[in-house]
Amino acid sequence: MEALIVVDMQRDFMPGGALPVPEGDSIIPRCNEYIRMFREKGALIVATRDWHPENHISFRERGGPWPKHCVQNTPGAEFVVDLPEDAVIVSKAQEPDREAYSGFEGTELAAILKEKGIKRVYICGVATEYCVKATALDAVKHGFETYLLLDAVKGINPEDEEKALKELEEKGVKLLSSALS
Ligand code: VGL
Ligand code: ZN
Repeated sequence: MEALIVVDMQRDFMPGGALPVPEGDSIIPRCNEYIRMFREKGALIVATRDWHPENHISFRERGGPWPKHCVQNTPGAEFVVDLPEDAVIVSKAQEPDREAYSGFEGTELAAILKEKGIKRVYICGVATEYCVKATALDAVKHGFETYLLLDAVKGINPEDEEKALKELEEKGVKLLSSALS
């Protein structure tokens, strides 16, 4: 069994949002294609979302690195991709005093995947060097065969993105230029 994990494709990470990934919107059509393609193959579709409380520790008001973004139940936290009704939504970084970049951190994601007999995961979304990277590394740690869909990820900073891809490859993530069939 396979799963597609779509990482943080939310309004605040798109141009015009609170914490935009440059050209983040350019991968929306690709992500939607993958969602459709994997769904048709019978794969589990998982969408992670950054789901912060108003006073999250990562926000500048609290000395963190980021402008306020993806606050729970605000328009900025909404998904910008088309998800099937049976998609599994995984909310992360909900605790005020803890940052969590990985979709596995402080969530039920590993348990859900194992319970469904998933062995292989494909990952797309934003941002490559933050939440995508952390999610992919954790996927490997949890024993999943992990593929990154290079034509459906986007980073904030090109140099950091390049470094992240190298590290992912070294740690066992398989980089796929594309999986579109
Ligand atoms: C992310 C920065 C802050 C991400 C989330 O989804 O990559 N980046 N919060
Ligand atoms: Zn965040």
